[in-house]
Amino acid sequence: MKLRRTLLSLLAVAAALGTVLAPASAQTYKAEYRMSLVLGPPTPWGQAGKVWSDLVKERTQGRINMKLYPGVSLIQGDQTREFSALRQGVIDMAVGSTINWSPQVKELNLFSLPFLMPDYAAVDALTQGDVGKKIFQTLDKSGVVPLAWGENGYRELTNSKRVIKSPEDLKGMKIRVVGSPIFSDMFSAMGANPTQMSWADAQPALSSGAVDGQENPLFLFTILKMHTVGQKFVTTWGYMADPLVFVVNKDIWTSWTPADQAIVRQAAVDAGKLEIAQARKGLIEADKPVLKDIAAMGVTVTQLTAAEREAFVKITRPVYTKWKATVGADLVNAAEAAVAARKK
Ligand code: X2X
Repeated sequence: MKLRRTLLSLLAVAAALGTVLAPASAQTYKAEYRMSLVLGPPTPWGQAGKVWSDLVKERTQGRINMKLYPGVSLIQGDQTREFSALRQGVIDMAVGSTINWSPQVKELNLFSLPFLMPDYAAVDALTQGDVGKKIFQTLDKSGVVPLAWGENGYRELTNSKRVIKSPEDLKGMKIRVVGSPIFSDMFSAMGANPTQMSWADAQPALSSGAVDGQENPLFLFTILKMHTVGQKFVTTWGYMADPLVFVVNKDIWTSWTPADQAIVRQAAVDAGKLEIAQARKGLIEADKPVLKDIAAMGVTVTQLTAAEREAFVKITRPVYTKWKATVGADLVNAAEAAVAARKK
């Protein structure tokens, strides 16, 4: 009896000690974390979030569970509010496009400068080099923890009206653009009639014909079967590509042990690498299978010649110059030098 009582009190002491000695952070982990995304699986963007979440769950033995909220549903689809919501903790983590965060972080407009990045080597020269590091420092100062790069991709032009080969062809055309002011500037400069709206609003606007066209990476054309909403013409012009960034809210980040932080960071890097390859699949091969698939849907695909492209470069040059000052001339100069020095 006495022995049993002693054992029981020893157990009670051990239990109390266990509570005291357990790492404080373990108690502050949430059962589930909320990850924001605009595009969900099966897009490369959505896959980026899924692979990140799966790797983290597996490598932390379930200590960190990140649930995907595509369609920026945590902020009712209002994608240009995502960065503020991340900072405020409404969102715990995100895989987000530089376009959607650029209203809050002006340096991110770098990637939207028209025709700054002529090819994927140029994109890599920026994100994987010193310019990418500088952007990460800026994001860190802006209140989030940046971990890795991913890619939405080259945004090509689609429309329901006609073949577009020159700025004249674009004249007066109603084009849906993202709610980031540089896009309105670019499309106005090209003679189009840009309308800012979220991606959530863009899809019904395309279906109803409220807008004539839009610009997005071509995997989205195939996944959403955009020809079924009247998008019969595609022009590949490679005017800009938006990278994705994997980030975590600062308070959430500091609530994790250093070992778990390392796991989350490495998982983001791994997921980013995989995703970039997926986003480029079908577009980097010589015969560009994605373009063939789209043409097979009865869509007219126009690949601009160098001379045709040059007309768009020229007409958007004043926008480039104006926004170079907003982004910061030093950063843009560094980016231009990195692009010029890239290995092709
Ligand atoms: O809104 C868009 O066009 C999209 C899905 O590409 C972004 O979120 C930038």
